[in-house]
Parts: sequence; structure tokens; C-alpha cells
Amino acid sequence: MYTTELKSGSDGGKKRSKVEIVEDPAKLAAFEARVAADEFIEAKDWMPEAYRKTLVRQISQHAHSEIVGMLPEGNWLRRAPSLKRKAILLAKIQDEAGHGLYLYSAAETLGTPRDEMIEALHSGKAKYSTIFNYPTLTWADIGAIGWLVDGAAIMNQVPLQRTSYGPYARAMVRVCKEESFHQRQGYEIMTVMANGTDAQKRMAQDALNRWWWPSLMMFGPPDDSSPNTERSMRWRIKRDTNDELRQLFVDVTVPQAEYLNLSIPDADLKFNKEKDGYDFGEIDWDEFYAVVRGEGPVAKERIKARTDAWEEGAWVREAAMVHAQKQSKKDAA
Ligand code: BYC
Repeated sequence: MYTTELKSGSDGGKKRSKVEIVEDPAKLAAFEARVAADEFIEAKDWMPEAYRKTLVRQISQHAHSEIVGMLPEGNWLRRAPSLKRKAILLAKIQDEAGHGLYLYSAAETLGTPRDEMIEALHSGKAKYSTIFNYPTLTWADIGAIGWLVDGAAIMNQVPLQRTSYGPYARAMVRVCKEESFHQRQGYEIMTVMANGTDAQKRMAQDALNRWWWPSLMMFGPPDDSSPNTERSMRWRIKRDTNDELRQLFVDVTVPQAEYLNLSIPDADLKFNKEKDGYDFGEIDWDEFYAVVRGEGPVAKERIKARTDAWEEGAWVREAAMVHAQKQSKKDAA
């Protein structure tokens, strides 16, 4: 399939040698031509190892984000202000679980077992979106998450429907339909609150103040500090760069805030006629990298909630496995 070359490290080969995979140039050229022609790459097709690795990294992190992303909203399920709001929120959170499952399945088609991905999340080796390390303090936060967080997620995920790996692209089609409902329900909560009592208006503004900058960080580091963008764009894993999507999000969202009579917490935000888009202030990248390193305000609680759920659910997994074995014995008999 491909040749491997053992490269000795600077330790004179005393420690384990670093294995660098050198792909077969003819296969690599054929693969790149297929990608350039916008063909989907499927699970059984030949692909460079770096392509496989990048996809497993991105798709599993995406899956973890959906699963960890259930926690901030789950925090409000028992405090939703009405039965209708509770039913909507419950449906949304269940959708997120489904997204996580499609995505773990898509990553599994690349040969990585689900248990391995989950272990990487629990041990802190795998990342998930920084946004879910912030707390949800008031009901308006549920509106802000739908409007801004799901809004940012849609910006990023709509182009992923055309990502070059078929199983990831197909998972995204369904995910995007559901995200669109999520964004609308969030914006509707914000509309009600922004037109409500003075206290509700203050809550809506406060939620926007706290979620705005973390939402812009969701798109990842600036292009010139993004180690993965160039190759992911060439292999059409990503169809737009981090900065392009961030700009699009700002341009779409600012008028929505104006409609709500809420102000974006950015003194430098200004429409730029020449570029037909908004200029905006500097993102606090120190905060972003700190949250990526696991230092977010509620990062420890998030991982603890996931590991507790995993441990408490062990008996369910065991029972399901025993049941599946019994079924397959019955089918074989
Ligand atoms: N948070 O070279 P870069 C949802 C990492 S859930 C944490 O630009 P790439 C929802 C990045 O991984 C939807 N880490 O990377 C659910 C990389 O580190 P590694 C979430 C981040 O991959 C429930 C390093 O920084 N959406 O909507 O080319 C309720 C350098 O970055 C972040 C997705 O997961 C971040 N924000 O581009 C409500 C989208 N940004 O891995 C809502 C899928 C960057 O090299 N993912 N890093 O160690 C992507 O599209 C891309 O992976 C990214 C980053 C645009 C995020």
C-alpha cells in the first residue's frame, strides 16, 4: 500500500525511531486528482495516512463536541420556564447525542474503534470545542447558545457537507438540518427576552456579552496560526478557512443582534464598505489557547460529568453486549 521509512531521531537511534510514512507517489497523485475533481473518498478507497489521521482527529473531536455540548444545556432542562420550552430543549439535546453517534460512526469507518476515541476524550488527549467549557448561568444563555453557538456551528458545518470524505459529508447533511432548528429556537428565545421586561432584556444582553467572543473562538486560530488549514484545504477536508468562516458569521450575526436591539460587545466593530463586511476587534487568543489546554472555567466539571456517565453506564454496555451475543447465537442456531 505505502512504504514506510524508519527515521532515526537525534538520539542516535537509542530511543524508538520515528516512523515517517512515505506514500507511493503514483497513488498519492491519483488520490489528489480525485479530490481536486470533487469526488468523494470512501472508506475502502486508498488514502494517504495523513489524510486518515487528520480526519480521525477532526471527526472524533467534532463528535466529542456534540456529546460534551449536551452538558451546558442539560443544566437547564429541569429549570426551563415552561413545558413547551422543556420539550424543545430536550429534543435539541437528543439531536446532539445523535450527531455525536453519526460522527463516531463516520470516524470508525477510518479504522479507529469508538472506545479508543472515548478514552482519548476522558484522558484529556482529545480536544473538543472550547465553547463548551463556559458555564450557562441564566435561561438567556440557552437562547444565546442556540443563536450564537449553533449559528457558528452551522457556518462551519454547511461547507462540511461537501468535505471530501463521503461518510463525514453525509453525516453533515442530517446534522445541518437539525442545527438549523437549533439556531432558530435559540434566536426565538432571544427575541422573546429582548422584547420582554427590563430584567429579561438585561439577561439577554448579559448572555450576548458572555457568549460573543467564545463563539468567535469556535472557528479556531487565525489562518496564519492554524497548522492544519493549508493541507486540509488542499485535501478538501475543509472547504473554507477559519478566518473566512469567522468573518461570514460576524456579517450574518451583527444584523440579527441589531434586530433584537442588543449590542455586540465590541467597541471596534464597524461596517467596512470596501470589503462589504464588518471589521471587528482582536480576539483574546491567550484565553483561547488556555481553554484549549483544558483551563476553561468549567473544563474539569465537563470531563468529570462524561467520565461519571461512562462509569455509571458500564452495566448498560455489558448487558447490551451479552444480549447481542445471545442474539447472534440464536441467529446462528
Ligand atoms: N476548540 O489548525 P487548526 C455543536 C484546535 S458541536 C478546541 O485550525 P483544524 C453543538 C485544533 O483541533 C460542533 N480546539 O485545526 C453541540 C488543533 O489542534 P490539534 C463543533 C480547537 O482542525 C452541542 C489546533 O487547535 N464543531 O455545534 O484545521 C450543543 C489548531 O487549529 C478549536 C466542530 O467540531 C476550538 N474551537 O480547524 C450546541 C467542527 N479550534 O487537533 C452546539 C469540526 C481549533 O491539531 N471541526 N482547535 O491538536 C473543524 O471544523 C475544525 O477542526 C476546526 C479547527 C475549524 C474547529
